[in-house]
Amino acid sequence: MSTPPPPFAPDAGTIDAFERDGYAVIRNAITPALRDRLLTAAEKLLGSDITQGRDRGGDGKDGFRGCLNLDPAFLPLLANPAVLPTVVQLLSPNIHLLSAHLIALPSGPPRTIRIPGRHGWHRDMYGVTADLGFPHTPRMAIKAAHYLTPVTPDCGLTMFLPGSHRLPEEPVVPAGAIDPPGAVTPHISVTGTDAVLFENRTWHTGGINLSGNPRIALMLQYGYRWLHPVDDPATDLRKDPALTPSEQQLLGLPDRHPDGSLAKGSGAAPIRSWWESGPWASTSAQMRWYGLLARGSAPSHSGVRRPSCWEGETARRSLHARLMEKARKVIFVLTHPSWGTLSSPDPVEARTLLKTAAKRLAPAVAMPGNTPHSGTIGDLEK
Ligand SMILES: O=C(O)CCC(=O)C(=O)O
Repeated sequence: MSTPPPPFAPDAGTIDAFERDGYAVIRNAITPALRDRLLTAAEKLLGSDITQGRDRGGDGKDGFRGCLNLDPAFLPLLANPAVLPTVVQLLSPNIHLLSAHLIALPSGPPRTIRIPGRHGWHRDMYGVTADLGFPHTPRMAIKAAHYLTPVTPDCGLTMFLPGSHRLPEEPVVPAGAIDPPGAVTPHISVTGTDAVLFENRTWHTGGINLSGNPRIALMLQYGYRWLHPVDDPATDLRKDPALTPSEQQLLGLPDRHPDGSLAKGSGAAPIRSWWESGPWASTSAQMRWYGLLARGSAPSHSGVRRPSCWEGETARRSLHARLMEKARKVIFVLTHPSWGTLSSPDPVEARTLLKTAAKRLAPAVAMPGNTPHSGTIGDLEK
């Protein structure tokens, strides 16, 4: 598949599977091209001597926390429209990024972990269950796991215990074994373009990698804004004017007015307004979504033009097709950096749709830290 996925509404089957099993697969969450770029960036980091955020674990694991801070190549995952709607539906819009974790699991038989007596099965946010107890530990965070190296049966994908997010106590791993009965490895595409979502309570562990090469995974963990991120603050990254409001929120927008005074909840306003008017809502709302994606096409990091918060021209064409399908007669052509020009066989319909879209755009355009496109609303209303 070379065309990146357009933003799509949470799939009911995925939500049901997640509620039932504590994990679910999102098919085609990234494109092969993006996966290649992520792998290149990941290998560069792992081959470096950078210590900031370095996370070396048992059995020769290597990795980084906060890898978004270390290479902008990882940014397209931050507000990935193929993943974020599902995460928001399962948590709420009041979220931010807790961690962007790169994990290189070396190949070879386990030595110090994933052995009987040290099986490695765990819940995330371990301190929570210790502090609150099993019955009082809620769902607080969701990880989106991407596998960047070849997906083969022996590459050591993450394993899960289905339904274990609801267990009243730790699952039993029989003596001499390393997995609890019922443990599974999800079936994901060999293209590595699927993402696996799982929550903090779901018991999981790294598989055993016997592929002969390191298995490189990237796990983005989203959690409620009242939880502290694991990563270092994305202080420099947050200054990037090309970030969309949703990306800004995920990187930690404070609840502040521009004058520094408290504005309760304002740090969650971008995703809240995005959620309330996403493509799963109405046609006019979809136009707003389209606009928000387009905003990411401003010049970006290191002077390199980042093609939208998603995948650039191809994505825009694909979104355009979706929009046309929804809006029927309306043709909305996006031309960076303006919001777009409109033509339609039915000018009245087009005008009405765009006026609605313009009204909905206004609050998002006014977001702190977001550079308004001057004349945007006027352009739309012409
Ligand atoms: O490397 C893996 O597959 C497992 C990672 C893991 O256990 C975690 O992110 O908590």
